Amino acid sequence: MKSEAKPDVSVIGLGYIGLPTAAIIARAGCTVRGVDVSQKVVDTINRGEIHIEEVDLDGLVQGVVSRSLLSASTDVAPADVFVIAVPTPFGKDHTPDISYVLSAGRAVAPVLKSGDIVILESTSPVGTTEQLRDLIAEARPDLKCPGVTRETPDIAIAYCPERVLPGKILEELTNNDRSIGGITPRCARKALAFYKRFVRGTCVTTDARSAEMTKLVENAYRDVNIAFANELSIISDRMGLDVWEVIRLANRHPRVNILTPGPGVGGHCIAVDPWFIVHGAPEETPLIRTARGVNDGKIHHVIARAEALVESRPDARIACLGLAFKANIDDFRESPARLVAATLARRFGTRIHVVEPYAAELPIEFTDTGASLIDIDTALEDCDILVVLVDHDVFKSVPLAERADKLVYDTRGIWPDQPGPTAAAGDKGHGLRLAS
Ligand code: SAJ
Repeated sequence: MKSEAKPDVSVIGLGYIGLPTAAIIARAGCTVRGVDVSQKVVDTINRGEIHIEEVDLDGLVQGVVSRSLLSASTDVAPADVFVIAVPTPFGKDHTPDISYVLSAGRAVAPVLKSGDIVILESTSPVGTTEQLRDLIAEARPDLKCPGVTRETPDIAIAYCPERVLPGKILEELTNNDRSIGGITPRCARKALAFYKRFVRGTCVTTDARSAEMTKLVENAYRDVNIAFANELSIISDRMGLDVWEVIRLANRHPRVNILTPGPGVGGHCIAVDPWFIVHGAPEETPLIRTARGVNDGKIHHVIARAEALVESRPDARIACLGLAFKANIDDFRESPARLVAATLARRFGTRIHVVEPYAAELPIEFTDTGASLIDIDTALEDCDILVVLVDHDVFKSVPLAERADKLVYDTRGIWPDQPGPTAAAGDKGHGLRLAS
């Protein structure tokens, strides 16, 4: 790659991270070829359209496709920089599955040439970038690979995790700091020069294994801290305390910042990545493992409490507010809210109504349960019990006057002004708020 010329870039995997990344690199003026196994995804992008929801992504993709800076294909072609952004799910017993990373490596290896850079962005267990290097070295014995040759390597290989928040991906891709871990320091410098073309945040270089661990640690840190908040909510429940009040007061201490309890941890990152650390050091991770258990257990705590509440009011109509895994997004995958609502729907059928402004219809598991999708106005008019599962802005803005006569189970703490002290499920009367 010539140092001044804009590199041709190939982004492998056009999902929630790969597509925005490809579009941002294209916006910086590089010609980008996005590669995906799905012909449907490829066709959608080549029409200048998108297959995922993300703020401002549609306009960006439309613009770079129309200027021929971004195109998509199912085949990998030669380029100067390859960015791999494919899924790394876990398999049985929470074992990390890096097979998509390895098949991306196998697809890239035949087209590599001297001077190329290969960057892995997928969240990966420690050592994956080295495995990728080994795979490339085996497939291309003609290329000198970093860390296995004493001479100057022909190619550079690095790990650079994304750390963007769904809903703010474009902003955070540009502005967040990045850790760039090279197989060797030279690899890190090559990757750094590439990221500086489109990242405004500070890019810090390190080795590949440290960068891999850093990504896992960031999400495990958040998981452990959410687990603390969720455990506090269950303790408060037991002691008849309002957990929101306790946290609000504790957080007035200058060095205390407790996160927010909820119906459990959803999404594809925070509930998954800690297992990659546990898998790598099973004996040394009691805290991280327990945090996972606490957060998964919170879902069942919420289900049990909601079920007891619904059972205690046989004539009540119930509205479950939200299905998404967090506020103001349309992503319902791995969502505790969805699991809670679906469990209630299966058990209580037509008494259960779901409000989800981001859904056009209820997910498949609600079929034949009798539950229905309604809007917030109908819920406020017709329902007696509101189970708040997601803190969407549209729910937060419901004024007290419209919900004062409801029995509210607020798992997100969005309505601190809801009247009444914490009440145990089964209490009589309206206008009560169950706090956790
Ligand atoms: N949650 C709580 N209480 C809180 C914060 C979050 O219950 O105080 C819940 C949310 O409702 C949601 C889940 O946790 O169900 C995860 O939400 P999130 O907003 O914490 O994180 P994600 O999964 O959307 O994105 C995370 C981010 N990681 C960190 O904040 C350390 C993001 O920066 C990463 O890029 C992303 O994972 C990823 O791709 O790894």
